[in-house]
Amino acid sequence: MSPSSPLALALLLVAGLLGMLLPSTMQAATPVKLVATVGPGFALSITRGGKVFSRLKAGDYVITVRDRANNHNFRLVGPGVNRASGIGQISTLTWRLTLRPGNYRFLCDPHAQTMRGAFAVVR
Ligand SMILES: [Cu+2]
Repeated sequence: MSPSSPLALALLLVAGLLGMLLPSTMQAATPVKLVATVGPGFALSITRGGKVFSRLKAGDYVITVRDRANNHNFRLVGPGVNRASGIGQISTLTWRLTLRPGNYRFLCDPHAQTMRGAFAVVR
């Protein structure tokens, strides 16, 4: 089969179309941004677009953790996730996480009885 045969040209065309289509279908969705804040004082929150939430869709997230108090930290616990900022330091961290369906809770470790919250991740 020479490269100029109709079948070869058709195969080249199909290969070219697949090459154009595959990268777009394999691209991951852009991660959703969340902001977690602890301090000053006893404030503890996690927000999306500046608003608190009780439910999120499963997927990839980028969480900016703003730890604004050296007597608190921010911990997130849920399916496949258990991460925390440091106690005794003020810091801004970036966590890239995949949140799976289930219940997540966030808290400050030294004050877990009062500084805590929760949200659900759904499909
Ligand atoms: Cu605390």
